[in-house]
Amino acid sequence: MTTSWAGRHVTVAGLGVSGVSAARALAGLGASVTVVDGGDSEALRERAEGLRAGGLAVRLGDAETLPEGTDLVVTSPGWKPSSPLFAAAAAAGVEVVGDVEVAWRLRGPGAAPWLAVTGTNGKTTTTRMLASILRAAGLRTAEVGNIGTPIVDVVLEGDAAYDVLAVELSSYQLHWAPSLRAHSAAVLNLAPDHLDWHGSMEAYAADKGRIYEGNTVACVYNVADKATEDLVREADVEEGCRAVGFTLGTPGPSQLGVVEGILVDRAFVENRHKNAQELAEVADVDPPAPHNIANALAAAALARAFGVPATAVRDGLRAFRPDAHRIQHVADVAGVAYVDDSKATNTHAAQASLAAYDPVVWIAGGLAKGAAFDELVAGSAQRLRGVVLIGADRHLIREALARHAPEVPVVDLDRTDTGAMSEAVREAARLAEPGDTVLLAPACASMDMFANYNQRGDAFAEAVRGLGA
Ligand code: UMA
Repeated sequence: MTTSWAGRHVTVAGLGVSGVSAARALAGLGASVTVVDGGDSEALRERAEGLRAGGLAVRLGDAETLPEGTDLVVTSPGWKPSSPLFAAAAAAGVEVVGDVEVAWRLRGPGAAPWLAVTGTNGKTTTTRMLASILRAAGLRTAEVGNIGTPIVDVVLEGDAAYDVLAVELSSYQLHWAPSLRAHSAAVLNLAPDHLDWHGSMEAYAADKGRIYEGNTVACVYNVADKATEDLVREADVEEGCRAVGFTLGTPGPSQLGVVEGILVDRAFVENRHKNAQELAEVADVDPPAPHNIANALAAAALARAFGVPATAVRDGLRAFRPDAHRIQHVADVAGVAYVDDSKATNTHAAQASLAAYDPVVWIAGGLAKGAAFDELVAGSAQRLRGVVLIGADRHLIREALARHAPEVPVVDLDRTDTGAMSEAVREAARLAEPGDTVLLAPACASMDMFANYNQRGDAFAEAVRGLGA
């Protein structure tokens, strides 16, 4: 889709990573851009000065009023649909889209296709695995989107710069990207998250499902998570586009799965009713934990949909190294293992990591984002040696513990300064016995106490090092 930007009056909502990227891009294309942000911190003021020097207008401290003359609003993903700015836009008949939609509209006719990944958990890992596989096949690619690199920046490099893009999309970004049409896409899993933003589980699922709209080759779903298959069924795709499942079990036709320690493709092979193609060994996946094998299979499915040979799947998986803060073993101190899964920002992710340790001292809490903790706590109660609670919404976890695990000792830390992590780790060490694991798997977002989950994980690791000293 081509749009002429010259002379348009665009309001960009948010002076964060995606807002700055969209604002610069559209100003560069001739639009008259005003960036608005509800914040007014020193860091934002500095960033605003940088944009103003480039001729853009910036308004801080007011996220509600629509600048005069606006004919399009480009929002950052974090802004809730219920934000007053969007009500003002609707009242004025002004369209609101996200930065991913802008990127899609900026593509030329020969632009690189997008292989897109979403899901409640595993998105970033799967997107990085996918990019690693694509590179192993000799393709020019980049991992972009929710992963941290705004997709607009990469699209602006021109149609010829890449062969294919590995795109991580959040439910927020999908909500604001109505005309996006991926070559192939995967929804890895679906569990309650971000309900405060979307309003309901149905709305969250519907936004995730948008990733399949208009797919041309494959809609990749998780056989073990029926909700993802339902989303494929509901999607309106191009003729000939196939539903391809991934499973940790033996794959049926049109599926990828695992047979005797081997990752196997029965979707992208000649005569899939008879044949199977060996892709890699389970041991080629780092770490070879079940949820991560599922990520690898989803990445492999998208790469195979793009025509990548089996050997590149194996080489790409072997070359892949996981990020920090994802079930990362930090140290052993006095016979107790300390594990950082700061990336577990929702209950679904925390459940997966708690399931891997027994007995476990669990450090949890932060911003709950509208989640309920009963299922998580009830399912993990048997394994808990003790719990240390931190963060703004810790009372929700404490109440669930009182209901489902009243015997488990709980330390409730009534402080939200960043130094609280040192105290949390000391308390956890006091509860733990040799052979136990102390696990940071907060089941919550970090922004009440930290800049992001990386900083939270770093604080945990530093506190653990402090124990040893
Ligand atoms: N702001 C307001 N009013 C609001 C909301 C935000 O003024 O109502 C302002 C804030 O003051 C801030 C700016 O908007 O200055 C921030 O915008 P943003 O929260 O959308 O963040 P960005 O910096 O633009 O980063 C976004 C994604 N953030 C979110 O979706 C919350 C990043 O994903 C993404 O990497 C980046 O774009 C590039 O695409 C982060 C994330 O946490 C990693 N994603 C969530 C997740 O993975 O769970 C979805």
